[in-house]
Amino acid sequence: MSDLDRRWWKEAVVYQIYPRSFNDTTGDGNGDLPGITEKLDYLAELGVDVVWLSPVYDSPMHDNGYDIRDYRAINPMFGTMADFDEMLAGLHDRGIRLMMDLVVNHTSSEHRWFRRSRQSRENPYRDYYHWRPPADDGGPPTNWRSFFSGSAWTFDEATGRYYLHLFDETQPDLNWSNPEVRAAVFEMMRFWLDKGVDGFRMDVIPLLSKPPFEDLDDPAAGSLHDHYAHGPRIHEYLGEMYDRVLSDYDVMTVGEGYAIGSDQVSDYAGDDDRALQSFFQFDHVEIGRGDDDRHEPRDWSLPELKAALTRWDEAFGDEAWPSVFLGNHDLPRAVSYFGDDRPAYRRRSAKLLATLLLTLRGTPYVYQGDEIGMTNAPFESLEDFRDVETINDVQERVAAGADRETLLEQHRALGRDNARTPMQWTDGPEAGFTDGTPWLLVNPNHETVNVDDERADPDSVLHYYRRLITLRHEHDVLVYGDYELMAPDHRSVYAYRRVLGDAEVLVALNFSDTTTSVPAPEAFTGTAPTFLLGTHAEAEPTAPLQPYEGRIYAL
Ligand code: TEU
Repeated sequence: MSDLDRRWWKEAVVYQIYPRSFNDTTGDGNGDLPGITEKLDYLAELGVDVVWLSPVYDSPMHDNGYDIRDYRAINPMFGTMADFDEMLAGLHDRGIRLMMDLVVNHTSSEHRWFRRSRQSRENPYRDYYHWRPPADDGGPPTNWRSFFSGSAWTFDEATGRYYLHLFDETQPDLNWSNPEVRAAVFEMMRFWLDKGVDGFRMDVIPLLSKPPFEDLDDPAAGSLHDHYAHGPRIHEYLGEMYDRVLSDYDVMTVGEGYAIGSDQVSDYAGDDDRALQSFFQFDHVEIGRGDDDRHEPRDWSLPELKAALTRWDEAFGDEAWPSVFLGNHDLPRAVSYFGDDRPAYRRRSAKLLATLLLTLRGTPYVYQGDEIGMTNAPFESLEDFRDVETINDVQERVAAGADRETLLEQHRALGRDNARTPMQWTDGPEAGFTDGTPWLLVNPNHETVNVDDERADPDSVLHYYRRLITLRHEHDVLVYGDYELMAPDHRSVYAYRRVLGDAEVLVALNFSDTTTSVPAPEAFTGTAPTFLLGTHAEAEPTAPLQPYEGRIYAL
């Protein structure tokens, strides 16, 4: 196996931290950087190699830091630059690398670039953003809709022009066709890399180059990402980012790849000489959402999940490296969405999902709290939500006559705040997250779902994650092996092989609450399989799978 084309970022297991919800040391109800530093031994124990830290830059927090006011300063809510440096050193001392979130499609409307830009049409910063005159009827220049409801254009009285914001109106889009914007972003990236950060997760990267500002046939149809992504200069910009910045550093990069089609992999990513080594694709996490209304839950089947993940494994092929995840800060909790969060099944289905995540091909991303099986939260009313996406959607649809109960049900199932409720450390007040009042409700199930209890119980989800991470580190086949799906149409079992030279691993996962026989038992004929790990006790390869049981064998 010496001829393997090894890369540290292929072998890494990444842990995503959403800082506002991780650990509060000041009692203001918001997580902070010293709170992360306090938990570094927890991360080291879990065995992760890299942390992806969601934005901690100075921000008015309309979108929890994805609206940046100053790219080179730390949000006082999270601490100081000294706190950041201490956290980074603490991570590095433990052999853990740090990926920062790079949010450069837009800034906050409070960024000094935008404050200047809106002052006058002649201001030197005017072209840092997209300004357009009103349409003939005085309305917005195009019928483009924002991802966060309403028009993507907001009128600015001062200069009588509209500015573009594909997200909230407090998030104006940067004009990447202006070379000064690119130079400023590239310099800022160097600032963080020179501090020693080890990579970037790049927010909504296919949106940087805009398509022509023309009306869409039907802005409500399909995904907005499909309407706006892949502007004509996107690959030029990414190439420049590599040449002018990334080529000088040994870093890990992953793009948020909404709208990247499976036929576009090599356009966007590759092992070497590329801005992006990899990107996240979202087909598998979209399967439970309506085609036209993505806030509406939709029934999905296991063969659809397998098909989505398998299609993407093939699409990445040898062109670029996959990145795999089942949850992040924008999605409902994995165990509630893909698993079964009823008390009888929560733990085992959380372990089942962990088994999938850590045995697929591609760098796995564990979202904070998933390692203890955190679930969606029982939001009681629309007023409980804090997320700008939910708030804007509710506002727009209530005004259009929507039923509040239906909206509550939808956002309870799919809303982003599900992933953002505070990390559950203890069964005590506010789950040990804060001594104050948390910015978003703490899930009442912290009485049974918390790090303390998980640590004390050798059979917990947490310890299972630890064992899986260790297993992945020990077996090259789990990192570099080919992925071969078995029994694609089986309704309740997801089974596949990983193959690397003579090494072969078989994974069988029962995604149902009934006992099911193992498909393709002939896979074991003539072999003496070794049980490597499973959600339940060791069992013979052909033994039926218990509800939500998953097993891994070496063949
Ligand atoms: O998300 C990209 C994005 O398009 C989201 O609107 C996503 O479609 C939605 O959240 C799913 O419900 C990125 C960040 O991950 C997100 O947190 C930011 O709000 C957004 O960009 C704007 O920066």
